[in-house]
Amino acid sequence: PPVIRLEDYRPTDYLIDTVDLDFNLDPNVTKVTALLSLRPNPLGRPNAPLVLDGDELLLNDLRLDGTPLDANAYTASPQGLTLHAPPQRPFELRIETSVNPTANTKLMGLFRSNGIYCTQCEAEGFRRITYFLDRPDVLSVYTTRIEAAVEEAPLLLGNGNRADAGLMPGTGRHFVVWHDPHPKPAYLFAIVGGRLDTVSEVYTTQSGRRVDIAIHVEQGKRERATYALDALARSMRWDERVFGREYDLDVFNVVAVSDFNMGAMENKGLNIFNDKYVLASQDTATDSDYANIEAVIAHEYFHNWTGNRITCRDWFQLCLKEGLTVFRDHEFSADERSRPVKRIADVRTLRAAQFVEDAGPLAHPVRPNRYREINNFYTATVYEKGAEVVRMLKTMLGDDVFRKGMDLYFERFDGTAATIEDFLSCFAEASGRSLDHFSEWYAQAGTPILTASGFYDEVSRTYRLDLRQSTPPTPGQPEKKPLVMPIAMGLVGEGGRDLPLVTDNDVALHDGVLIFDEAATSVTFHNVTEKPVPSLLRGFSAPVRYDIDLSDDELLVLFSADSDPFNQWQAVQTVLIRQLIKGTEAVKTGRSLPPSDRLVRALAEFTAATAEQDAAFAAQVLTLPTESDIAREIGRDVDPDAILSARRAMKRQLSEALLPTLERLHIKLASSDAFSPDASSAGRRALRNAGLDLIAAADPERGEQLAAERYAAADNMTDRMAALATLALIPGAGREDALADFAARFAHDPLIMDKWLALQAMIPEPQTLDRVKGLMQHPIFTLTNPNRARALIGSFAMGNPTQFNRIDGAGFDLLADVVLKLDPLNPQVAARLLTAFRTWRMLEPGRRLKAEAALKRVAAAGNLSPDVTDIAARSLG
Ligand code: B3K
Ligand code: ZN
Repeated sequence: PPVIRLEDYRPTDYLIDTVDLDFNLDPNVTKVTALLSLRPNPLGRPNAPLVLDGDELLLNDLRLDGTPLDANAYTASPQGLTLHAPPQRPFELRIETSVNPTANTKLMGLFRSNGIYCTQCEAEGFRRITYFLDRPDVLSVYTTRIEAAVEEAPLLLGNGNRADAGLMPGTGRHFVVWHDPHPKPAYLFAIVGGRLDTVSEVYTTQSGRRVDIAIHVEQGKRERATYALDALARSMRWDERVFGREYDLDVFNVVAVSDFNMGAMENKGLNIFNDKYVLASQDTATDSDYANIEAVIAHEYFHNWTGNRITCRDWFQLCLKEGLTVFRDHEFSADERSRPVKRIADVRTLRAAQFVEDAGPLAHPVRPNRYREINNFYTATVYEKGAEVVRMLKTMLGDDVFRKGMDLYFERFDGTAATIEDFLSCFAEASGRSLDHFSEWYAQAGTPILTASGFYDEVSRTYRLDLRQSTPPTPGQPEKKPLVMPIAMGLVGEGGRDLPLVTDNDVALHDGVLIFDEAATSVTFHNVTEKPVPSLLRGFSAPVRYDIDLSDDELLVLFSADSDPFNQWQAVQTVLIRQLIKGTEAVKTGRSLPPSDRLVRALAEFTAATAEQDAAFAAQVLTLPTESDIAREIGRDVDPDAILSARRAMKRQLSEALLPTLERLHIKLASSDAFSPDASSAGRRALRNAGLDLIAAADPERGEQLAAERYAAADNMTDRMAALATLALIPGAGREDALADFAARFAHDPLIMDKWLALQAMIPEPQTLDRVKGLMQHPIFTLTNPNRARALIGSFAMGNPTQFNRIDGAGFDLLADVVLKLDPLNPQVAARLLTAFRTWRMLEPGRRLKAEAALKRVAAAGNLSPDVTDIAARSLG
């Protein structure tokens, strides 16, 4: 596939003002008639040919202003339609195509999921429905008529408001017409047709508009949709309160389907969801499922303003809608739940998904400047790092100026397809500051490393902080510039007291935020009456790796006393990681390193004294860094087996030391209250289950007994899954019995069976490879359903470091085989699975060679999709 470059952007030669679509839904031959009103774009080239995109289309009929076109006036293929000399005035094009929704295994364009017709058009799926200028800067007003058999599809949904509906007597068919008054790009187009169960309510906006909000799910699953409906109403209220943004149509529909390539899609007025992010009940969803549902419902709803009302000029600007919308959904969840715990969870995700990406062959800037396949750029960098960049803006400018900038953005760019420059210009104007240097965050890939050292001078009562930053090279970017980093900080004195921050006048420090924008600097603080412990990057104020010369003792002071809960957690994590890295080294020479006495004491004190007060936070503290966290910190010549041994040993030794406290906590947290999915109840479950996991590490027999009891007695999926996860780590009949019981209980529900598949795929034992191969033959498994593929294969490749990275290369081979098999069916999911190889260069040489061979085998295969070709080539690059 050719390379598309940001610098080559130019406006289209033609515009499409209105689109009238007519769908005649049929499982195998759906006829689509599109009436497009076009005109030359004043910003385009005069007399240019009209080049419409297509993908696997069949053209039945083509007319210009009502008249069939001469055969030599156009060229048509499944991949495009070109009018050689279109009129240089407004004209109408009528295009009739047919598509086969049942045969559509790519799940892009119009497809069927469990008999339900639905669409996915982002990024370039609309061209699989009709020929079109399929790019985000072409905004049109859509009217959509959908016709279908009443029996098959009693519910017919489209974008916008319902304009008409009726029966077609004698045919068994009916139709509905939808009109969307808001001009939009084709990627936001959607229709749905099928038999669905609905939950709905009337939502009244702050200005009094009554909106019918509804969630539609597969038949029989209505009870599992109420939580999502509640989350939707809360999201709508929050966006009014926090951003002043109101909804703008009479209806808002959410449809959940079971075959979906991604989490969900923000189509205007008609969000379509992977049912994993809608369906929840006490017996079927874990607390993290509830939290994810709330977050994804909010995310897609928030796109209505950040993405839909203001869209992207081109796909290079993807982070304009995605980073900003992730930031908004993070803030929403922080307000609805616990802000520090949400921040910790988000930073864990950022490090696990984005830092890894940034450190490997697939690294790219938040705003990439070239791509071959845009679907491969819906990444953690665009989404999560994109959100961090928006967060830094807010931290730097303060809440009020940030809100002013957002208001300006909404006011000025509403109804347009905008760029990152447009976005930043609003904050520059609102603050009166230049953001030119700051904008490098969008252009420069890689995770900066911030190094800090501090010097206290008792005599002058000054504290000097030396800061340095550098960013390692990434593909295509050997040289890196210093970036603008907001460093939220404090100097922590006796008892956790924040000492006043008095600096020289020219130091940019506001509300405890230091702006660091050079390669190196020194900041001197005056009137520092005692030797402080610096607490830097409070709340993780910049997405960087940092290395500070604090002793374990100093870090444990921050753990027990910092006023910033994020840094409390961070401090103890840093100590744990340090000891785990040393432990890994020790394992390689056949030794074992116990955790330091001080660490054990600090954790014991914390667990005994404070854990219960904020259970969700305590659960985060008591969850050790993962094997992947340790591997990332080690960074090269990684031996996953040594990491696993070191982590196991550390977990066992810590747990042994904490055992009496853990047992007491375990009893205290036992709850007899009725189940509620709220954050504080979830926090208590999380802590109790983290405790169970540790008890099992210290005393497997007791752990197995407790977990088996918990599994059998569980009245909710969180406890059931946590118990099963603990059992899964203890080989023997106990675990196999529990796994069999789970399969028998939930055999009828693939979404729940995904948990069972994923859990087994992540067991860190050599037998897991055969287990995974066996599960691929299980009746519940099918490669064509993205959730199944991700649960089994994705969890194995991304969530089982020792077994995916097996020294004999069999883990790599399994993934390569699956990717090659899946690619012809669903290239997007195949390419996504293949990104598991992004860490291959970090491995020790033996494993590295095996990984390279497997990747090369994929790259050398014939007939690969653009998606897989691109990932394979960049991974090897
Ligand atoms: N915008 C969609 C993602 C589309 C992915 C296309 N490959 C969901 C979201 O980010 O909200
Ligand atoms: Zn999004």
